[in-house]
Amino acid sequence: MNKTIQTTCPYCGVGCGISAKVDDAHHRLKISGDTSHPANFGRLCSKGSALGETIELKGRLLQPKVYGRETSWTEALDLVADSFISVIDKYGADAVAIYGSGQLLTEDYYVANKLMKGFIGSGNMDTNSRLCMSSSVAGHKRAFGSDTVPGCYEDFEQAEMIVLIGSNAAWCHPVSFQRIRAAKEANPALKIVVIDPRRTVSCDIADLHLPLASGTDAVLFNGLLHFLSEQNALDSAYIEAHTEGFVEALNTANVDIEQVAKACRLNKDDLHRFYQWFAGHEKVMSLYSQGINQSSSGTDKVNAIINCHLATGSIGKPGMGPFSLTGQPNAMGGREVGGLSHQLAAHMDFSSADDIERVARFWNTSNIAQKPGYPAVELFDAIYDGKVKAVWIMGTNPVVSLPNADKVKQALQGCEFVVVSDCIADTDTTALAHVLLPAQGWSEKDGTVTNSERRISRQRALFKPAGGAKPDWWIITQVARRMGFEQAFHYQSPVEIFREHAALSGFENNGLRDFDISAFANMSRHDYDRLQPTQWPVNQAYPQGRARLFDDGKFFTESGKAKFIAVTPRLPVNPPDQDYPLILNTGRLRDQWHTMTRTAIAAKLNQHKAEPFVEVHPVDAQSYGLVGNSLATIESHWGSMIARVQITDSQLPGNVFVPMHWTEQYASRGRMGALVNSIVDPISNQPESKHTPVRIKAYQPAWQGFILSRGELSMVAPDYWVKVKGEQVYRYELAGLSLPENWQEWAQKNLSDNDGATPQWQEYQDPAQGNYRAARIVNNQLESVVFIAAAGSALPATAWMQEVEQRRERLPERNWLTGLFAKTELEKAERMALLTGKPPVGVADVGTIVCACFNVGEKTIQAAIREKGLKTHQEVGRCLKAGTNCGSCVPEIKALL
Ligand SMILES: Nc1nc2c(c(=O)[nH]1)N[C@H]1C(S)=C(S)[C@@H](COP(=O)(O)OP(=O)(O)OC[C@H]3O[C@@H](n4cnc5c(=O)[nH]c(N)nc54)[C@H](O)[C@@H]3O)O[C@H]1N2
Ligand SMILES: Nc1nc2c(c(=O)[nH]1)N[C@H]1C(S)=C(S)[C@@H](COP(=O)(O)OP(=O)(O)OC[C@H]3O[C@@H](n4cnc5c(=O)[nH]c(N)nc54)[C@H](O)[C@@H]3O)O[C@H]1N2
Ligand code: SF4
Ligand SMILES: [Mo]
Repeated sequence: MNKTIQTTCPYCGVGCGISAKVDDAHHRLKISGDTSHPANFGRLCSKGSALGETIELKGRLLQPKVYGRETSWTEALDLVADSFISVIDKYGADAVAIYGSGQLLTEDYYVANKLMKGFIGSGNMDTNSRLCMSSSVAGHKRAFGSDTVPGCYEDFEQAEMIVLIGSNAAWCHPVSFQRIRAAKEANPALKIVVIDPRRTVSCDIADLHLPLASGTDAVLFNGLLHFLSEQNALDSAYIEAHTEGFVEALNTANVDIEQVAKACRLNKDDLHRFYQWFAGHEKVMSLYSQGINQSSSGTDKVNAIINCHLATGSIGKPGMGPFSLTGQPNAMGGREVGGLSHQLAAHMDFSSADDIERVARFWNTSNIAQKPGYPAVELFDAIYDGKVKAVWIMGTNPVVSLPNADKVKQALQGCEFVVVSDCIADTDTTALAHVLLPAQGWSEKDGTVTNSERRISRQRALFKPAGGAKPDWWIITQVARRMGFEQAFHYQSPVEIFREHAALSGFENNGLRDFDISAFANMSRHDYDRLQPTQWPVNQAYPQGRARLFDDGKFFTESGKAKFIAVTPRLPVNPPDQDYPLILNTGRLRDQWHTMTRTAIAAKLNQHKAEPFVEVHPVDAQSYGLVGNSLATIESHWGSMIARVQITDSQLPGNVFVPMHWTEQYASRGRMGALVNSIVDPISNQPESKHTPVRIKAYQPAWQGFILSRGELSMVAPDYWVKVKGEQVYRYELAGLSLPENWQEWAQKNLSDNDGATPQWQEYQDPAQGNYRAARIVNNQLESVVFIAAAGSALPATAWMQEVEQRRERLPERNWLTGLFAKTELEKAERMALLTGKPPVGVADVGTIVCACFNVGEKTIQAAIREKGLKTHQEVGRCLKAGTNCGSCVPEIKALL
């Protein structure tokens, strides 16, 4: 029976509504955008559209495991509860910790936090939001007295100017970005400015790009405040009536354009233009994300931006205001429940004795924590040092995503008791768990999430749970009950938790706290199931929710006035030096989500960027002897990785960029967290993930090549490998430092997946040219194929790299070869092609996939442009459909034009 269910996308903080046609019998989904959802009005990006491909059961964690052995829930839960109790008895409550995540639903998050802070009695519950939103949280608190995002998405259409600061929204918040693009198309006067050291695809719609020196944003915004004052562009009445601390902030921001241009290494005229535009428009929005937050002075940068909005009174009204873009689907919900270690619950925290007492009264507990716990980086240091002896990790992959990730790995290896709740069996973090708890994932779990604009939406179950997987809230409450807290955790369903969360938000609130959803406190299950996306606050004053806060000029500080913060800019803590002369910047790609546990299952999403890479400016490539498309080793003081070099002038000289996504599950040496310095902001404790000094050098393999295989292979690992799941095949990109004795033996060992069938082998060897090719054919069907480009053994070592590199360039394109796996019977010409490496006549080589939605390759687009004389991306769209769904490949299509 097919049914259609409305739910929410589990990826980014845009929080798009999804309409899912569910085919239960075949465990299949047809995904489309929910046209009634105000976050997306029916649009989805490539990741959201591909959700139907991520629900397969292969690779899922389906049964609890203790010490590697599958077991019952009863045994696993007993063990977790008993172990936590015994550690607490022996070492105290602060020797245990929970490390949660913005992947959790609000209900899951609420009970995890309540357990740790309310009943175990330790502040040691922190979350991956520490790596993500905590500088924004801290900046909001300082300025507004509350962690509030004042505006909403509707402001995009009303703005006169939108500034993207440290945000690559084109890839990271694609549906919002497309909305901004549409706003600009409707109103060409809308000015768009991008502030980012990299020229990202977000610059595609920008009138101005300011490629400032890494980490210098506070100088730029101090300079803006100074400029606004010099130009009499301040709103003095607003400053007087609604703010405090202006004079000190202005005096501290005493830098002129000349000085700013020098410090930020920007063109003075460009800078002047930006300042003039900001001063000349009333409706300005500043959208910022990790280029601001992930910094040792992230909180100050947030406040330097907010200062400029307070100074011009451009906040709380339509079309204007500072707007922190939330990362994860429920990072906002996590902040509501108090998931960060310095928070308590419902926007109350440990800084107020009244709050602590109030929450204790509400929870009816005598054991509430009295002080903040360890924030993420410190938490893993404490585990490393043996101060925290038992940790429960839920919905996050810290062995990849935390800075100094090799130390994090060691910390978990040395930890007495590690519990991991995840929906995927094999991750870099589950590999280190003593107890593995299978959580229901998206499409099974049920609850609420809150997006960037404070909008609460329902995530609904689409299927019955897979195997023995349970909802996170259930797992947590079961452990809580076993620890002796039956009464406080006696929930039967998520709605009961949601009601309690809503009641706490209104408890003794009286307008004192921004987060108030008390209108939901008595919600029936029926109403919860039908809950329409609603922006908080939702209370007596605003029963339908509220789009904008601070429209009345009232803030949540003691005086009711917003606070200017005097900001003295600080540079990143570790500057580049002689040994590590380059700045490593890290971030996201369009089609992958974080540590790839789900997106890499969707073949479609692996085509855009298949391998870990490093973007290098041409000048640096030359200085360090790097060849485009070759491999390089990147090293910091903390760790190293290998990535493929992409030479591009979108980087600033002296800066390199690597994507954050690859893990040990998909690449031998692609885990970038190992390199990142674990420096944190002293106020927000957010790590400086965008700035680590590194060096780079060519990686010189004796051979490179690839395997395509119908089945997943257990590889006799060469030195470098990357695994890419494709539509019909697994693709392995390979390189080795030394040549095997015998390629034939090597191929027999590596290409065999022991399926019992008798394979037919086809081989071609030309040692002088360094070529080896083999295909394994079973029943006339292609099972696997390998192409190797090796150094001729006669070559001196120094000539290897260049030689191997040139030969690698001649390896065939993977795409047409992949097509051969679809054939039920190989024809003669196709068998030939396997030996020659040239596509059979009539088979098109489409090149790298540009449009993931419609699977359109670079070469197809180039050919159409050439042959049909296409001039615009719209014409390409009409001809090939490319770029017409989510639109996130439009910048790449434009580049091809
Ligand atoms: N496709 C995809 N989308 C995602 C995610 C994903 O994994 N994949 N993750 C989601 C999450 S959790 C988050 S937090 C968001 C993050 O969304 P974004 O913050 O937009 O993404 P990032 O790529 O981490 O970083 C943004 C930009 O900051 C720039 N930057 C680096 N240093 C500086 C600096 O000193 N100043 C300025 N101004 N800019 C700098 C980088 O060059 C980069 O282009 O994305 C969300 N959306
Ligand atoms: N160098 C560098 N480091 C970074 C960043 C960066 O830009 N640069 N960005 C940082 C940011 S902003 C973020 S948000 C983090 C993200 O980093 P992580 O949180 O480590 O990344 P994810 O891959 O999202 O991890 C989520 C895990 O939860 C599992 N999961 C998914 N759904 C559920 C569920 O419902 N229940 C449970 N129990 N598990 C589930 C997934 O399989 C996966 O293993 O990385 C941070 N680290
Ligand atoms: S923009 Fe894409 S990833 Fe983000 S919520 Fe929407 S569909 Fe999901
Ligand atoms: Mo994030």
